[in-house]
Amino acid sequence: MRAIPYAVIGVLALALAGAVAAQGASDMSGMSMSSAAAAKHGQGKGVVKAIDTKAGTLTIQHGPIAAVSWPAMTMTFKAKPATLLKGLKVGQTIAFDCTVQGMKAEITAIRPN
Ligand SMILES: [Cu+2]
Repeated sequence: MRAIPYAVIGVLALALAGAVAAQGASDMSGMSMSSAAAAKHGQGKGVVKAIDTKAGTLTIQHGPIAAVSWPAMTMTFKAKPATLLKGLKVGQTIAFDCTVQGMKAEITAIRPN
């Protein structure tokens, strides 16, 4: 019965590859954030640089956000809900609320500024 051990190794290799891929997907380079599990809430102002309605994300060049210990940077947020992206235009200046949990950053409100 030599086939069984090989099958087990194959499954383990797939599981490991999946775990590595999942970690890579949430990586945000250039960010200094704690990995604490508690969600932090902040408010920022910035300029819309890109909008991806398919992915439900927007890229903002934002100023410092003290509440989440961020310096000014350009980054991509998930919009929650994605309908927040409706009517937004690249180049528009906005104020926004964001929730940060570990490596996850979501925008929960957008106001014209
Ligand atoms: Cu940022």
